[in-house]
Amino acid sequence: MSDLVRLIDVPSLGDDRGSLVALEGSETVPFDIKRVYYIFGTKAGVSRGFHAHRALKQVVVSVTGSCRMLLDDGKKKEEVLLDSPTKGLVIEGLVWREIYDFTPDCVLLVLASQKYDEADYIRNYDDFLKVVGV
Ligand code: T46
Repeated sequence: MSDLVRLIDVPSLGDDRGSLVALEGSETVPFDIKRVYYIFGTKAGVSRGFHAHRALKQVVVSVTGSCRMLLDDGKKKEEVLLDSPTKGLVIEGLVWREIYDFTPDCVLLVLASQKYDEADYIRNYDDFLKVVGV
């Protein structure tokens, strides 16, 4: 696994009733959580993302179903399969991401270090390459 991709195992506090996962800011999640959003009902064949963030840190968990995420720092690319509610993908730094191959039941939970700010997005790939100096 490269330095581009950091996966964390989030412990399942299961018992004979079923499973429970707790995500705590500055504990399991390596930053204070300022925002939570989730993506669901993604239509067949749709890809999302196609941007990088200047400062935002995120942890992404596929709570149900699965999808794939391509991470690209301008020099190398790596694909990650998100297919478990106990697997969190940490994305920090300038990383271009594309998300695809959503199963119809996929619910992608995202914990973010900042509130929504469109100015933090780089939505043009050529601009992204300039910012990372490639
Ligand atoms: C990311 C991937 C994994 C808001 O108003 N507030 C929010 O917190 C978010 C995340 C989005 N929006 C608005 C902005 C757009 O008008 O919702 C619309 C869809 O957002 P976007 O096209 O950025 O969605 P994705 O799925 O391409 O990207 C999202 C996140 O924006 C992004 O930070 O890393 O999920």
